[in-house]
Order: sequence, then C-alpha cells, then structure tokens
Amino acid sequence: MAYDLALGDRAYSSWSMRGWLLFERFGIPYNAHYARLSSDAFATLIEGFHPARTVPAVRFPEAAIGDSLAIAEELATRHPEAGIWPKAPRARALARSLAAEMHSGFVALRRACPMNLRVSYSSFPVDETVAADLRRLETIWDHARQACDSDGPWLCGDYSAADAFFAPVAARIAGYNLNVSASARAYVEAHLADPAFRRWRAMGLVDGDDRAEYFYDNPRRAWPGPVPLPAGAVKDGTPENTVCPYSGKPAGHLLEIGGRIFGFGSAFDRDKTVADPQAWPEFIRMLG
Ligand SMILES: N[C@@H](CCC(=O)N[C@@H](CS)C(=O)NCC(=O)O)C(=O)O
Repeated sequence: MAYDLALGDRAYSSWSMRGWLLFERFGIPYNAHYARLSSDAFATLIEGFHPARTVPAVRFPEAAIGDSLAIAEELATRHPEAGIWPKAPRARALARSLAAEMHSGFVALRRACPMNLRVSYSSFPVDETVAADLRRLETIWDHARQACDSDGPWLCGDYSAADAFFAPVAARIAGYNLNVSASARAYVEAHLADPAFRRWRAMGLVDGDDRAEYFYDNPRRAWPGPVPLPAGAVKDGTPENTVCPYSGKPAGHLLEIGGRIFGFGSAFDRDKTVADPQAWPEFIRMLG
C-alpha cells in the first residue's frame, strides 16, 4: 500500500527532503502531496494530517504523524526489509546516533545557511559557531566511516537513514561553498551525484517562483553537482512517445534533447526532466 506523504517546497524545505528520501531511496510506496510553505494550501494540506503540524507528515493506516525521525523509525519498523537502518549492530547504533544528532543539532549552520537548492554562492563567510558545526560534521562523518568500515560513499555501509538526514547538510555545504575537509567534501559530492537527490533537486528547480527570503546577495557560481544534459522545453514537434513515461497520460508537453522530441503528461513532468534528464530512470530508458 502507498502511504500519503505531505511535503513542502522542494527547493527550501530540508525536512521535507529528508522525509521524501526515506520513501524514495528505500523503495517504500507513497503518494506525495505538496504545498508551498506558509500558503493557504499548506494549511489545508496539513489539516488533513492532524495532529501533525509540520512537513514531512505521513498518514499511516492507524495514525497520521509528523517529524522526520519518528517517520524514519516507524517506516523501519513497518518495513524491516527496506534497510532504513543498517543491519549490523554497530553500524545501526551509529546511524541512529548520527540521524538523531542531525535532528536536534547543527543549529548555527541551519540558521546561517538555509537550504536553497536553486543557488550556489562562490563565497559565503561564516562565523565561528558555523565553523564549529562544520568541524563536528567532519568528526562524526569520519568516525562513522571508519567505525563501520565503509568502503563506499555512505556513512555506515550502504545508504541509510543517517545519509538521508545529512542530504540537506550536503546541499548547504555545496550551496554556500563551505570550507570542509577532503573526506567531507567527497561525502557531499556523493549526495550531489545521488540520483534520488538529483530528482528532488530537479523538482525543486521548477516547482514555483523563487522565494526571495532564501537568497543572499553574495557572488554566485554554478551548482557544483553533476552538470545536467542539455535539454529544453519546446512548443512544437512530434514526440517519439505517445504517453508520459511517468504518468501514462498523453504526451502533450514537449521536451527537446539532442535533436529528439519527447512528450510528458504535464508541464511539471516535462520541466523536472528538462532540469536534470539523467536523474529520471524512466526517461533514460525511453531515451535508449
Ligand atoms: N522536527 C521536524 C521539523 C519539521 C519542520 O520544521 N518542517 C517545516 C518545513 S522545513 C514546516 O513544516 N514548517 C511549516 C510550519 O512551521 O508552519 C521534523 O523533523 O520533521
């Protein structure tokens, strides 16, 4: 069964990103319901998940709940096969501790550098409290990787909820070009290249107007993650496909890539694909 999942602005809502990654990254079925933060639509959406009052929120058959850490634990209990927490006791204990520290900590970093997936600054000076948060991240990330003998990119072996919890931190380090060690930067790069992260960001780039309060006047640079394949929305042309690869709806909204035309069931599905074509397995399969 698919759970109803309430989420906010993809570009700015770091807790929504964590919640969504828990479903998307671990193959747990969901129906996503989005509303922009502080909108009337958000108030209506969250009312439907009472008593939750923030996103992410999930409707389980017995109760609706908010709070990303509670959602992670509840999903892990309901779906033990999904691998939300590592199986090995040491890795599992550390992954839980990492997610909890993220959930309750790093206040200076979170305040000074709100997540904004639409921009990257070439320089963003930070004070010593933010620098201390960055040093703490380096310490716990290095410790986890060593203690868990992680030979891949993630903290405690395979991707776990701990990594989902740090994905928005990786986005902040990338977006604000924050100074971290080589090993921390490699971990950030793994997030930026992760297809699920890229899908969330691609949606965040196209799901509404910029919110000025999340932007600073600092000099900007290109987003430091993988460079998307060049693609664009077009009005005219005959698509190679007849139905949308995501929704199965008629392929009426057109995209051009490398001289080829493909159609999608909505402008949003087309635009999220334009934003990062390689992030979408259904589209890549169609592209051949
Ligand atoms: N501790 C919560 C924090 C969730 C949270 O603060 N979500 C924000 C969006 S990033 C929200 O829903 N804000 C709307 C509001 O406060 O009205 C969690 O882990 O999920």
